[in-house]
Amino acid sequence: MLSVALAGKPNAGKSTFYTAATMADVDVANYPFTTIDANRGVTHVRTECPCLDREKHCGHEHCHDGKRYVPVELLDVAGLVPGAHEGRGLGNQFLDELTNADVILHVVDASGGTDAEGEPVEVGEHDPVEDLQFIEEEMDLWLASIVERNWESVERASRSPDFDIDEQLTEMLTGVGATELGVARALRGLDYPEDPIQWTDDHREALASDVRARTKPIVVVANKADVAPPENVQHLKERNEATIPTTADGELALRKGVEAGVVDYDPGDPDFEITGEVSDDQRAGLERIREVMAEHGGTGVQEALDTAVYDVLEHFTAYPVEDETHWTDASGQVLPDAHLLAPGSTPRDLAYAVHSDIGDGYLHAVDARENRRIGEDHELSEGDVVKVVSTAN
Ligand SMILES: Nc1nc2c(ncn2[C@@H]2O[C@H](COP(=O)(O)OP(=O)(O)OP(=O)(O)O)[C@@H](O)[C@H]2O)c(=O)[nH]1
Ligand SMILES: [Mg+2]
Repeated sequence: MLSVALAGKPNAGKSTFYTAATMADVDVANYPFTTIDANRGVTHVRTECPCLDREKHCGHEHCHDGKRYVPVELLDVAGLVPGAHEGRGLGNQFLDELTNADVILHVVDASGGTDAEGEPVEVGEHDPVEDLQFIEEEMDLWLASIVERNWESVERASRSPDFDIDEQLTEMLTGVGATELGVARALRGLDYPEDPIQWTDDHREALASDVRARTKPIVVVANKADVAPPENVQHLKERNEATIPTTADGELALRKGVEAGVVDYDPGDPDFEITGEVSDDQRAGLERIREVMAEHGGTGVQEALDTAVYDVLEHFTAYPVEDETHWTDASGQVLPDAHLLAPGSTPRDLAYAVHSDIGDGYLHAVDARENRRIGEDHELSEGDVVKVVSTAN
């Protein structure tokens, strides 16, 4: 499953975002380092279900009137402080936790109500723009330290006659979560000696930060937008295009309202309805959330996840079916599964996403929208419904 990680300084709202997005019960409090052990759960990205093009909606448990929710993994780690790669704060084990993440949501306290270490201060006192850079720096330095730690083995390998530095570096870096393509592109753009003994720390750091930027892209979550001075959000947006203002707290309140049966809201909607009995205080709280949503087009929590997966990673959703006419599986469920695929994925990639046996036995595929066979090199795209024919099914 695709993996999204929440990172950021302590007290920015990572666990609140995580709770809202997964509805799992975790500790949230207004002091630094509330989270010590990482939380791992399932949330969803939102897209339009292909059933919108049919007479009847699919009735899938993750489809609400054509709003389709596709599972991704969400990771909530302890707060990071500058110097974490050297063990400051709760140390570098949390950088290790980010190894398997495909994309990072950097949760920033846009209100300026916490300092660089996450200690509460007056709202507006701290400039959140100052927090932007350090996460990237910590991740870069963390990766550089791994490269350095492994350098002896690269030097040892270089004594072998068939030594190839690119191969060695690819092996090392894919071992800590980088993709082969990301490493290859980074190496192409860098100038470095063939002999590992001639490498300096600068070479290693340049490699690490290039690989990190290519394989761990970052979306900025400008959280606590409900209390943030508007210019703070503006400044964050100017610094990073992929900045989404959020109120994680607001999203959490809405989801709790839905759970209690008093609010009608689907994650990612621009607005909500109060449908049950609420106290005057609750109503006032909900109306404040509505104002923030009106300003930003929603609470931002769903939008941040969608931006990370669909815009930054450029993934798309494809739907495997067994019956190409009814778009069902063997039990008759319409559009039973949704898979997130990387750009350029083909029907065989979808087959592998379903199951490695299906992929191994791949014979051909049928586009169920058009009801015709599609070639092996055909690049799938968002909303494709595909019947895979395999010796394994
Ligand atoms: N006003 C406002 N407060 C929020 C929002 N999101 C979180 N908070 C508050 O910020 C404080 C910290 O929230 P957490 O979710 O525990 O923060 P964290 O980033 O997980 O903190 P650590 O685990 O210590 O790293 C809590 O008091 C939350 O209620 C929001 O959108 N708006
Ligand atoms: Mg936390």
